[in-house]
Amino acid sequence: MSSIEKARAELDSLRREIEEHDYRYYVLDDPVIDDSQYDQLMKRLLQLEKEYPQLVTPDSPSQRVGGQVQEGFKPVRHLAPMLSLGNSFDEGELRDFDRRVRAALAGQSVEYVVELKIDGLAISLVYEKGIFVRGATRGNGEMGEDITQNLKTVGSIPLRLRRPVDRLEVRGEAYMPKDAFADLNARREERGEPLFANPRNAAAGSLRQLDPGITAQRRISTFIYAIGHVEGQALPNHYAGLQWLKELGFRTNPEVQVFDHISKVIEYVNSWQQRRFDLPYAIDGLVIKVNSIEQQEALGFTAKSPRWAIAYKFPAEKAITRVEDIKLTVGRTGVLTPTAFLTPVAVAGSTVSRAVLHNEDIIKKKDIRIGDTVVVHKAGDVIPEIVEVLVDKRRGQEREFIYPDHCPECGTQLVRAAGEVAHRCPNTQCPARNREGIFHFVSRGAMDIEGLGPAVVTQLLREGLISDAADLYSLKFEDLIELERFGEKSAQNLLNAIEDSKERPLSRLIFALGIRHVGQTAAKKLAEHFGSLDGLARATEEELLAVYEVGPKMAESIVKWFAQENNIKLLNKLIFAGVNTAHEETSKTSDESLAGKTFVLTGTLADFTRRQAKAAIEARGGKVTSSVSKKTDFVVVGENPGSKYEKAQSLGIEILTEEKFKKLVN
Ligand code: 0OX
Repeated sequence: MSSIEKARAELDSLRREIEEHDYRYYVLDDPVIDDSQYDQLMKRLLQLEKEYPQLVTPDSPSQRVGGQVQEGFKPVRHLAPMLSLGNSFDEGELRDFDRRVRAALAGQSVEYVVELKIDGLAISLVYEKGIFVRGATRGNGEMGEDITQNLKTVGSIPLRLRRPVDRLEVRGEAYMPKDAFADLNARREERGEPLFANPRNAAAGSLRQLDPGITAQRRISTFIYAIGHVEGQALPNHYAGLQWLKELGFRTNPEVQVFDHISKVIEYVNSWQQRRFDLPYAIDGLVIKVNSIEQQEALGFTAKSPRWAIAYKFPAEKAITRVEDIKLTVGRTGVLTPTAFLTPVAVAGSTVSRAVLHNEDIIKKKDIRIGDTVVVHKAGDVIPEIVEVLVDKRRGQEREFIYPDHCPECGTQLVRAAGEVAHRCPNTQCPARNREGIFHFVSRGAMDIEGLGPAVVTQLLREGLISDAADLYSLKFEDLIELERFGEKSAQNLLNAIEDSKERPLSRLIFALGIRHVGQTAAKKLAEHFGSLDGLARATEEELLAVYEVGPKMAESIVKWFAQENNIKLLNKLIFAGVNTAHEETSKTSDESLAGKTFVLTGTLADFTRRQAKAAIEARGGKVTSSVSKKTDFVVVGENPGSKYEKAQSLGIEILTEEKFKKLVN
């Protein structure tokens, strides 16, 4: 085999493997490898494609990473119009729909499929010979915008179908999960950027980025619910269509039910009124569709929407309450966030007692005063917000909130950068910023110290046991046992958790430092690129800019951070405490020690799973195949090997025990 043929074969198997992992992770929500193993496979793929650019295919998983910035979105005509749905708002309207359907079908019995109505952005995906070729927004229903490059970054959208189909157009909803929306807005707030009003706007904003690299960083998922056009596949009913879409590799919503009577539909619809708030994504109602395709065809369409389907919309959840107070909190980057403290009230599945007011402009624009009676809702079912002030209810005792000039915690004069909506406390030693910085340091995505939430951190600060994050590593059992709410067991558990955190990967430490603009993804890239904390600390702006993902704002912010004396002190304390500051290479892409070698694995290895062994070989340029032939260079033999072992012996192929294999890949 020539080297290009070998590369082609390896690329093929790598792509299939990555595709399978994408499917398991994004569609089935059941991954079988961890991030670093996945990264290794992806790195190998990117490396091979760099060596053989002529072998890059449009459906390669490498196409998900982002690629070139686009100039605009081309208009595209949908294969068939993307119609909208008629709405209904109560039981009566659902019964009217049922009557219309049955009248038009002259008394035939009717089955209804009921789906959740995902509150996202309608999309259309076109596949040719099983390959994803075009993705578009709904637009005006006739013409949408071509957002193919952005949709390719969405992991749950298959780039290649699990079964080939000649030509297929499917429709569905792209959405942002509630937690991703909350995280994204929290980060935007920190950076003084405008917030998205709800997950739907966040999803739409993310998919309408000219730089697909930005879309790739946003957490967007999909549910596919309709076949727009298909050739060569007869489906008896909508439900069977959904099953088929699932088999092709699309993510379909599991909460789908078939009913034979409208009363049961209504019962089911009502069962979601409160349950919907427990879902990890926002829905704004349910969709009721006639199941039989034949009946759908008989019913046809009005000018705007199908006669065989209807949306049931939930009433908007709003409540009336009173603003008891407005207070400011200072975040770790110094941004001030005003919060309204409300008389507790039930909205959208939980009791709301606070609403974030975001910034001074919003308070002024909505004219929110302390003592006001207000209408509250939850943006995207998640974030409590004041929708409007009931001005008529004012009695004259309401007080305007005066935005201070100075930090409420440390008294430093506040600054408001040109073009930013947020006020900031510029004092890097501000006790509030310090406290928030420690909250961040110990949090999940950062050093992940279990049992160390805001309450305990505040307690430790108050008792003078810590003054920065590094002091956590000098805490003693005797210190903790003295504290309220601590017993021997909890004290020891906390010390163990702190000790464990010393071994976190460098990327987490970098993220934990809370450098402005450095998120989790950037922290990973920085750890990989610079290899050590020291390397990062010494990096110049130019060197930082050479890292893909690092822009001028981030580069400047990193250099500034490492130029501050108190930060260097903190770093030295962390190093002294023994916190890991080196990047552990998970894959050495430059290691070609096994290039051109073919391996077969048989039996169970003690220290490697199959995948790990395969990844270790591939990371060094080797290849793994499933059957032994004369072309096999090594057979790695674990416990209880199969017939491959005998075959290898009979062909005189070199046998590697696990020990020998370890040496080879070490
Ligand atoms: C949704 C949703 C939207 C497609 C064919 C006729 C009605 N937002 O979740 N639309 C449809 O169906 C359209 N189903 C849905 N589940």
